[in-house]
Amino acid sequence: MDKARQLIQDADCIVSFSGAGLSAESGIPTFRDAGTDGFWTNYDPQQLATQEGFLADPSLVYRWYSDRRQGIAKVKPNPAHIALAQRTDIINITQNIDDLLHRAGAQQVIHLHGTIKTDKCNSSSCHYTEDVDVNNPPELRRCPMCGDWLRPDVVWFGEMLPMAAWAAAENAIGRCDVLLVIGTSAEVYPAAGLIQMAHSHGARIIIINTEPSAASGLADVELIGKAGEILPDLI
Ligand code: BJW
Repeated sequence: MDKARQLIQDADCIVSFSGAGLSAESGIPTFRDAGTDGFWTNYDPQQLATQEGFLADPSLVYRWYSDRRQGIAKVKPNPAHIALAQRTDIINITQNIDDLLHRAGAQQVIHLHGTIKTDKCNSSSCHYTEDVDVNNPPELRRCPMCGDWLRPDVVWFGEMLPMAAWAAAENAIGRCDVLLVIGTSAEVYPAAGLIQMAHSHGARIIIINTEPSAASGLADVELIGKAGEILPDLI
């Protein structure tokens, strides 16, 4: 902890890179745990979060997201979100599709895997999007512009990340001298590649996770524990 504090104190530019573990203490299941809860026990999130899964059963996948939307609407930011938000100089790159960093008051948030607050047309040639009331999510429905399905505005396996978000993330990584890697298994690419990118240009890497992850080998400091307990103390 002392070494991590010193690195943060000496840094001019700090960037956070977070995953599902950041929101776990708010009560949102991590991606790996997501299939262990109730109805969804029988489904593999890695299959639901694909274009193939959606086309095979659009109602099932849309219902999964509706349940998650309602789950996210019910919970609150935890001390880790609040600690990050209070450090207004930190640029937050997140893989999470929830809005808990925003609700904690964070101003600088880059969503690499999209947001659950919007639906978009499933046709790549149609650019229709629609805001969604997460408290009262709509039913699966058709795009009013082209008639294809509307779907959550998130990035599924095999899909490109939003170009503007990726460019902003690369820019932030290129400037940071400390990268806080929080609550991610670091197994999903290209997002996880940002950690190697930061390491390659000399940034110091501080990992906060309840267990070792695929990025452990890149860490200057690895703090094993809950983000909501470590981050308020650290930053
Ligand atoms: C705590 C805690 C507490 C718990 N405190 N810690 C290069 C190499 C190999 C493969 C690929 C590659 N490039 C692309 C790929 C394929 C694929 C991929 O990476 N597959 C891997 C599984 C191998 N990537 C893609 O398909 C990406 N697209 C792409 O590459 O496009 C280019 C292209 C397109 C077409 C053709 C060719 C190229 C897109 C990836 C999209 C990922 N989408 C999802 C779903 C988003 C929507 C939704 O949420 O439903 O994003 S998948 C899922 O994984 C979600 C997450 O954002 C993402 C990362 O997961 P995360 O956040 O790390 O969660 P967990 O559960 O894995 O880990 C939680 C961690 O928290 C754990 O470590 C716990 O210990 C910890 N924890 N409580 C601190 N309290």
